[in-house]
Amino acid sequence: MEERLKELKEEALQLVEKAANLKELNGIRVSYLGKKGPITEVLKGMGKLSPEERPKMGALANEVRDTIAKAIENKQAVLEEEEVQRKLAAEKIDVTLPGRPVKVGNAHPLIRIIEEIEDLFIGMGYTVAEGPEVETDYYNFEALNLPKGHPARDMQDSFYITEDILMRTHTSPMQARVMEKNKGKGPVKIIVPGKVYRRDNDDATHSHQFTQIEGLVVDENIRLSDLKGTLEVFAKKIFGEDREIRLRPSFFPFTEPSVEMDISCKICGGDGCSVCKGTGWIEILGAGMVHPNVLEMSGYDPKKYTGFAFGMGPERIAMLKYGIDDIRHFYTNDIRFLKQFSVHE
Ligand code: 2U9
Repeated sequence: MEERLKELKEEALQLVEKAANLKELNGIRVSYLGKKGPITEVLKGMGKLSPEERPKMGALANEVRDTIAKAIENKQAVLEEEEVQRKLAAEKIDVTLPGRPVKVGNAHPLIRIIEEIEDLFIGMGYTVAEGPEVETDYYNFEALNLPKGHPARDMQDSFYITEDILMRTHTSPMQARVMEKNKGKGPVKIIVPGKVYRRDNDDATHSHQFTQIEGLVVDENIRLSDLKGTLEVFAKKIFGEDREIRLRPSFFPFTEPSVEMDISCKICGGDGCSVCKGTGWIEILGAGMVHPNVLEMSGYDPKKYTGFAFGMGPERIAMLKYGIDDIRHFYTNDIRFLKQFSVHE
């Protein structure tokens, strides 16, 4: 029995020494020190030994087991260290390598124009109000002095969802909502940017979805001269201090009187060219004094309050400002187009 134990010890120590990896080492541990291992087997035969020999053999068996366990433990430390070194060598990174540049996105040119216009009006004390793109017939038309049967309500011109619900055709319903919420009291000074929808065939100057920014000021003693001064500040800030403005009479159902604003053509300096179609003036936006019916429907007393409103298309503003010749460029997202408005490399 003594011989067998010594043999097992030598055998195990040699295997431990040769073990190439942790898996192999664990196999040796299980087969030599496990419950079904040879040492346990040898110990089972102790019953046949004399009482004097039994403690001797027991001590020897323990010594063999401890020696093997210790050898496994030492080998394990060696193998683990080797594994760490191997990993460090394989996963070595060169921290001095230059990094890969991260591509930084840009605000879309339309968003840039909208934010520029928003900032300008915020600087004049306006707040920005945004509203739903899916609107009721009442806010989109009725509250804006476009009663049933009005030609602008034609089914051909709008995207109707039900008989009473449609994609808003302008951002004006939000102004009506804000006035109504104020219950006829106090001033209103807002601009409303957002997407609008019209049933149009897309071409260089038409898009079935486009954007608008509209403004509304309601208070006591608001006059057409307030509107003119505001629009002049806007035109000069966006297109340049050297621009002149002019107002022409126009018609909108929600304003009376109504005007359209032109700016002097920068390209020809007023002499006439293809951009201004020979007139020396370029149409920029529509505006007017809020129609008394509109004030009244939203709860404001038209005898006490007056207001002005204006509306513009950011696409048109951006096209004129940057010389873009096709509205579809804003919506097809060709990276070569978008990159021209990049503020990064
Ligand atoms: C309320 C009262 C009045 C908003 C106005 C215009 C004139 C206008 C168009 C210009 C080109 C929109 O982008 S466009 O298609 N808009 O000419 N908009 S006055 O008047 C309002 C709005 C809301 C309660």
